[in-house]
Amino acid sequence: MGSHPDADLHPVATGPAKTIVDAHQKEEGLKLYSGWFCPFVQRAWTVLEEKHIPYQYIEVNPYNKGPDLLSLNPRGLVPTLQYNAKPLFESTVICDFLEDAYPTHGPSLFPADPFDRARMKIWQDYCTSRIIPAFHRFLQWQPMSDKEGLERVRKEFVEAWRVWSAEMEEGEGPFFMGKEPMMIDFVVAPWAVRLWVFDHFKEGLGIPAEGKGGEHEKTWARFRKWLKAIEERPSVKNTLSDKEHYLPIYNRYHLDTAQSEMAKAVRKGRGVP
Ligand SMILES: N[C@@H](CCC(=O)N[C@@H](CS)C(=O)NCC(=O)O)C(=O)O
Repeated sequence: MGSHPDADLHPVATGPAKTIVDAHQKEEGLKLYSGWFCPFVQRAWTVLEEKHIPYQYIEVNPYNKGPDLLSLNPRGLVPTLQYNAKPLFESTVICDFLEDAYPTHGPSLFPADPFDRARMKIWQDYCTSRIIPAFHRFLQWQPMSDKEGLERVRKEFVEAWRVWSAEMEEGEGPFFMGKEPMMIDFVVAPWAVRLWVFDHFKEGLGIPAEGKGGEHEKTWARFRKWLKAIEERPSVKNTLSDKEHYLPIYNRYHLDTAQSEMAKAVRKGRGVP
Protein backbone atom coordinates (compact mmCIF):
# COMPACT_ATOMS: atom_id res chain seq x y z
CA MET A 1 0.00 0.00 0.00
CA GLY A 2 2.97 2.27 0.61
CA SER A 3 3.59 2.10 -3.13
CA HIS A 4 0.30 3.79 -3.98
CA PRO A 5 1.08 6.99 -5.95
CA ASP A 6 -0.88 9.11 -3.49
CA ALA A 7 0.48 7.43 -0.37
CA ASP A 8 3.14 10.14 -0.04
CA LEU A 9 0.85 13.15 -0.44
CA HIS A 10 1.37 16.08 1.88
CA PRO A 11 0.38 14.69 5.29
CA VAL A 12 -1.53 17.58 6.84
CA ALA A 13 -3.75 20.56 6.09
CA THR A 14 -2.01 23.87 5.42
CA GLY A 15 -3.11 27.46 4.87
CA PRO A 16 -6.60 28.45 6.05
CA ALA A 17 -7.65 24.82 6.67
CA LYS A 18 -4.84 24.37 9.20
CA THR A 19 -6.41 26.94 11.53
CA ILE A 20 -9.70 25.04 11.54
CA VAL A 21 -7.96 21.69 11.98
CA ASP A 22 -5.98 23.03 14.95
CA ALA A 23 -9.19 24.30 16.55
CA HIS A 24 -10.80 20.84 16.33
CA GLN A 25 -8.29 18.54 17.98
CA LYS A 26 -10.15 18.17 21.27
CA GLU A 27 -11.83 14.81 21.92
CA GLU A 28 -15.49 14.91 20.80
CA GLY A 29 -18.20 12.27 20.38
CA LEU A 30 -18.48 13.28 16.73
CA LYS A 31 -15.32 12.54 14.74
CA LEU A 32 -14.56 13.42 11.13
CA TYR A 33 -12.00 11.07 9.54
CA SER A 34 -10.68 13.31 6.86
CA GLY A 35 -8.19 13.87 4.10
CA TRP A 36 -7.43 17.61 3.91
CA PHE A 37 -7.29 17.47 0.09
CA CYS A 38 -10.52 15.56 -0.55
CA PRO A 39 -13.46 17.36 -2.19
CA PHE A 40 -15.93 14.79 -0.79
CA VAL A 41 -14.61 15.55 2.69
CA GLN A 42 -15.02 19.26 2.07
CA ARG A 43 -18.75 18.72 1.55
CA ALA A 44 -19.20 17.29 5.05
CA TRP A 45 -16.63 19.65 6.55
CA THR A 46 -18.38 22.80 5.30
CA VAL A 47 -21.70 21.52 6.65
CA LEU A 48 -20.12 20.93 10.09
CA GLU A 49 -18.69 24.45 10.00
CA GLU A 50 -21.90 26.09 8.75
CA LYS A 51 -23.91 24.50 11.52
CA HIS A 52 -21.31 25.06 14.26
CA ILE A 53 -21.51 21.42 15.26
CA PRO A 54 -18.77 20.38 17.71
CA TYR A 55 -16.53 17.76 16.07
CA GLN A 56 -13.05 16.31 16.29
CA TYR A 57 -10.96 16.43 13.11
CA ILE A 58 -8.83 13.33 12.48
CA GLU A 59 -6.43 13.39 9.53
CA VAL A 60 -5.92 10.03 7.79
CA ASN A 61 -4.39 9.08 4.46
CA PRO A 62 -7.00 6.99 2.63
CA TYR A 63 -4.30 5.83 0.18
CA ASN A 64 -2.34 4.32 3.01
CA LYS A 65 -5.23 2.97 5.03
CA GLY A 66 -4.64 2.35 8.70
CA PRO A 67 -6.62 -0.13 10.83
CA ASP A 68 -8.63 2.68 12.48
CA LEU A 69 -10.17 3.82 9.21
CA LEU A 70 -10.70 0.28 7.89
CA SER A 71 -12.46 -0.81 11.06
CA LEU A 72 -14.98 2.01 10.57
CA ASN A 73 -15.36 1.89 6.80
CA PRO A 74 -14.47 -1.35 4.98
CA ARG A 75 -13.85 0.63 1.78
CA GLY A 76 -11.48 2.88 3.66
CA LEU A 77 -12.69 6.10 2.09
CA VAL A 78 -12.81 9.60 3.50
CA PRO A 79 -14.99 11.21 4.67
CA THR A 80 -15.94 8.72 7.38
CA LEU A 81 -17.89 10.00 10.35
CA GLN A 82 -17.98 8.48 13.79
CA TYR A 83 -21.12 9.34 15.72
CA ASN A 84 -21.38 8.01 19.28
CA ALA A 85 -18.85 5.31 18.34
CA LYS A 86 -20.86 4.28 15.24
CA PRO A 87 -19.53 4.83 11.70
CA LEU A 88 -21.17 6.52 8.74
CA PHE A 89 -19.76 7.17 5.28
CA GLU A 90 -20.61 8.55 1.81
CA SER A 91 -20.36 12.33 1.78
CA THR A 92 -23.94 13.12 0.71
CA VAL A 93 -25.33 10.69 3.30
CA ILE A 94 -23.16 12.36 5.96
CA CYS A 95 -24.34 15.85 4.91
CA ASP A 96 -28.01 14.86 5.14
CA PHE A 97 -27.38 13.07 8.42
CA LEU A 98 -25.79 16.17 9.98
CA GLU A 99 -28.81 18.23 9.04
CA ASP A 100 -31.21 15.62 10.47
CA ALA A 101 -29.22 14.89 13.63
CA TYR A 102 -28.50 18.54 14.52
CA PRO A 103 -31.70 20.38 13.56
CA THR A 104 -31.18 23.14 16.11
CA HIS A 105 -27.54 23.86 15.23
CA GLY A 106 -27.46 26.87 12.99
CA PRO A 107 -29.86 27.61 10.15
CA SER A 108 -31.30 24.64 8.26
CA LEU A 109 -29.61 23.81 4.99
CA PHE A 110 -32.85 22.31 3.65
CA PRO A 111 -35.54 24.64 2.29
CA ALA A 112 -38.66 24.70 4.52
CA ASP A 113 -41.06 24.36 1.58
CA PRO A 114 -41.40 20.69 0.45
CA PHE A 115 -41.52 21.63 -3.23
CA ASP A 116 -38.37 23.76 -2.99
CA ARG A 117 -36.69 20.96 -1.09
CA ALA A 118 -37.57 18.38 -3.75
CA ARG A 119 -36.45 20.70 -6.54
CA MET A 120 -33.18 21.34 -4.76
CA LYS A 121 -32.59 17.56 -4.57
CA ILE A 122 -33.06 17.19 -8.34
CA TRP A 123 -30.31 19.73 -9.02
CA GLN A 124 -28.17 18.45 -6.21
CA ASP A 125 -28.24 14.98 -7.78
CA TYR A 126 -27.33 16.61 -11.07
CA CYS A 127 -24.13 17.88 -9.44
CA THR A 128 -23.15 14.39 -8.33
CA SER A 129 -24.24 12.52 -11.45
CA ARG A 130 -23.23 15.04 -14.17
CA ILE A 131 -21.00 17.90 -13.09
CA ILE A 132 -18.56 15.95 -10.95
CA PRO A 133 -18.00 13.00 -13.36
CA ALA A 134 -17.55 15.56 -16.19
CA PHE A 135 -14.98 17.38 -14.01
CA HIS A 136 -12.95 14.19 -13.67
CA ARG A 137 -13.30 13.11 -17.32
CA PHE A 138 -11.97 16.52 -18.36
CA LEU A 139 -9.16 16.51 -15.82
CA GLN A 140 -8.13 12.96 -16.77
CA TRP A 141 -8.26 13.52 -20.52
CA GLN A 142 -5.16 12.18 -22.26
CA PRO A 143 -3.34 12.44 -24.60
CA MET A 144 -3.20 16.23 -24.66
CA SER A 145 -2.28 15.99 -28.35
CA ASP A 146 -5.85 14.80 -29.07
CA LYS A 147 -7.31 18.30 -29.29
CA GLU A 148 -10.66 17.07 -30.59
CA GLY A 149 -11.11 14.78 -27.61
CA LEU A 150 -9.98 17.51 -25.22
CA GLU A 151 -12.55 19.91 -26.72
CA ARG A 152 -15.27 17.29 -26.36
CA VAL A 153 -14.69 16.72 -22.63
CA ARG A 154 -14.24 20.45 -22.05
CA LYS A 155 -17.58 21.20 -23.77
CA GLU A 156 -19.33 18.44 -21.86
CA PHE A 157 -18.13 19.92 -18.57
CA VAL A 158 -19.01 23.52 -19.47
CA GLU A 159 -22.44 22.41 -20.70
CA ALA A 160 -23.14 20.62 -17.39
CA TRP A 161 -22.48 23.88 -15.50
CA ARG A 162 -24.60 25.84 -17.98
CA VAL A 163 -27.64 23.58 -17.61
CA TRP A 164 -27.30 23.73 -13.83
CA SER A 165 -26.84 27.51 -13.81
CA ALA A 166 -29.91 28.03 -16.03
CA GLU A 167 -31.96 26.50 -13.19
CA MET A 168 -31.02 29.35 -10.87
CA GLU A 169 -31.10 32.07 -13.52
CA GLU A 170 -34.50 33.50 -12.57
CA GLY A 171 -33.54 33.85 -8.92
CA GLU A 172 -31.60 36.79 -7.53
CA GLY A 173 -29.33 34.51 -5.58
CA PRO A 174 -26.52 34.78 -5.01
CA PHE A 175 -26.84 31.12 -3.93
CA PHE A 176 -28.69 28.42 -5.84
CA MET A 177 -31.89 28.66 -3.81
CA GLY A 178 -31.67 32.35 -2.94
CA LYS A 179 -30.13 34.66 -0.39
CA GLU A 180 -28.87 31.96 1.94
CA PRO A 181 -26.73 28.98 0.98
CA MET A 182 -28.39 25.55 1.17
CA MET A 183 -27.16 21.97 0.98
CA ILE A 184 -26.89 22.05 -2.82
CA ASP A 185 -24.30 24.84 -2.66
CA PHE A 186 -22.07 22.88 -0.28
CA VAL A 187 -22.47 19.63 -2.23
CA VAL A 188 -20.94 21.16 -5.38
CA ALA A 189 -18.73 23.91 -3.86
CA PRO A 190 -15.59 21.73 -3.51
CA TRP A 191 -15.42 21.26 -7.29
CA ALA A 192 -16.25 24.90 -8.00
CA VAL A 193 -13.29 26.06 -5.91
CA ARG A 194 -11.03 23.62 -7.76
CA LEU A 195 -11.81 24.99 -11.24
CA TRP A 196 -8.34 26.55 -11.39
CA VAL A 197 -6.93 23.07 -12.11
CA PHE A 198 -8.18 23.36 -15.71
CA ASP A 199 -6.25 26.55 -16.30
CA HIS A 200 -3.23 24.88 -14.83
CA PHE A 201 -3.41 21.48 -16.56
CA LYS A 202 -5.92 21.57 -19.40
CA GLU A 203 -5.26 24.79 -21.34
CA GLY A 204 -8.21 26.64 -19.83
CA LEU A 205 -11.59 25.98 -18.34
CA GLY A 206 -13.74 27.15 -21.24
CA ILE A 207 -16.46 28.92 -19.25
CA PRO A 208 -17.12 32.23 -21.09
CA ALA A 209 -15.64 35.38 -19.56
CA GLU A 210 -17.87 38.33 -18.68
CA GLY A 211 -19.69 39.64 -21.75
CA LYS A 212 -18.57 36.67 -23.85
CA GLY A 213 -21.45 34.31 -23.09
CA GLY A 214 -23.39 35.08 -26.30
CA GLU A 215 -26.99 33.86 -26.12
CA HIS A 216 -26.24 32.42 -22.68
CA GLU A 217 -24.72 35.55 -21.20
CA LYS A 218 -27.48 35.85 -18.58
CA THR A 219 -26.91 32.27 -17.44
CA TRP A 220 -23.15 32.75 -17.21
CA ALA A 221 -23.59 36.03 -15.34
CA ARG A 222 -25.70 34.14 -12.81
CA PHE A 223 -23.04 31.42 -12.61
CA ARG A 224 -20.32 34.01 -11.93
CA LYS A 225 -22.43 35.58 -9.20
CA TRP A 226 -22.91 32.17 -7.59
CA LEU A 227 -19.23 31.27 -7.92
CA LYS A 228 -18.10 34.48 -6.27
CA ALA A 229 -20.52 33.98 -3.36
CA ILE A 230 -19.48 30.39 -2.78
CA GLU A 231 -15.75 31.18 -3.09
CA GLU A 232 -16.11 33.88 -0.47
CA ARG A 233 -18.16 31.81 1.97
CA PRO A 234 -15.94 31.37 5.06
CA SER A 235 -16.84 27.68 5.55
CA VAL A 236 -15.67 26.97 1.99
CA LYS A 237 -12.66 29.28 1.86
CA ASN A 238 -11.35 28.23 5.27
CA THR A 239 -11.48 24.49 4.59
CA LEU A 240 -8.99 24.87 1.73
CA SER A 241 -5.25 24.30 1.99
CA ASP A 242 -2.41 25.95 0.09
CA LYS A 243 -2.60 25.40 -3.67
CA GLU A 244 0.95 24.05 -3.97
CA HIS A 245 -0.03 20.91 -2.05
CA TYR A 246 -3.00 20.12 -4.31
CA LEU A 247 -0.84 20.35 -7.41
CA PRO A 248 0.91 16.95 -7.22
CA ILE A 249 -2.43 15.21 -6.59
CA TYR A 250 -4.20 16.86 -9.53
CA ASN A 251 -1.14 16.36 -11.69
CA ARG A 252 -1.56 12.60 -11.25
CA TYR A 253 -5.22 12.81 -12.29
CA HIS A 254 -4.23 14.92 -15.26
CA LEU A 255 -1.62 12.36 -16.27
CA ASP A 256 -4.18 9.62 -15.60
CA THR A 257 -1.91 7.79 -13.19
CA ALA A 258 -4.21 8.21 -10.18
CA GLN A 259 -5.16 4.88 -8.67
CA SER A 260 -8.03 5.85 -6.44
CA GLU A 261 -11.44 4.23 -6.63
CA MET A 262 -12.78 7.50 -7.94
CA ALA A 263 -10.23 7.63 -10.76
CA LYS A 264 -10.89 4.01 -11.70
CA ALA A 265 -14.65 4.55 -11.64
CA VAL A 266 -14.40 7.60 -13.89
CA ARG A 267 -12.16 5.69 -16.30
CA LYS A 268 -14.70 2.86 -16.52
CA GLY A 269 -17.42 5.41 -17.21
CA ARG A 270 -19.17 4.61 -13.96
CA GLY A 271 -19.07 8.21 -12.78
CA VAL A 272 -18.27 8.79 -9.16
CA PRO A 273 -18.75 5.98 -6.60
N1 LIG B 1 -18.48 8.40 -2.86
C1 LIG B 1 -17.56 8.77 -1.82
C2 LIG B 1 -16.23 9.14 -2.45
C3 LIG B 1 -15.15 9.46 -1.42
C4 LIG B 1 -13.74 9.36 -2.04
O1 LIG B 1 -13.58 8.91 -3.20
N2 LIG B 1 -12.73 9.77 -1.26
C5 LIG B 1 -11.37 9.60 -1.71
C6 LIG B 1 -10.48 10.78 -1.36
S1 LIG B 1 -10.98 12.23 -2.24
C7 LIG B 1 -10.77 8.39 -1.00
O2 LIG B 1 -10.98 8.17 0.18
N3 LIG B 1 -10.00 7.57 -1.76
C8 LIG B 1 -9.32 6.42 -1.25
C9 LIG B 1 -9.36 5.28 -2.19
O3 LIG B 1 -9.86 5.44 -3.33
O4 LIG B 1 -8.93 4.18 -1.83
C10 LIG B 1 -18.17 9.93 -1.01
O5 LIG B 1 -18.99 10.65 -1.58
O6 LIG B 1 -17.86 10.06 0.18
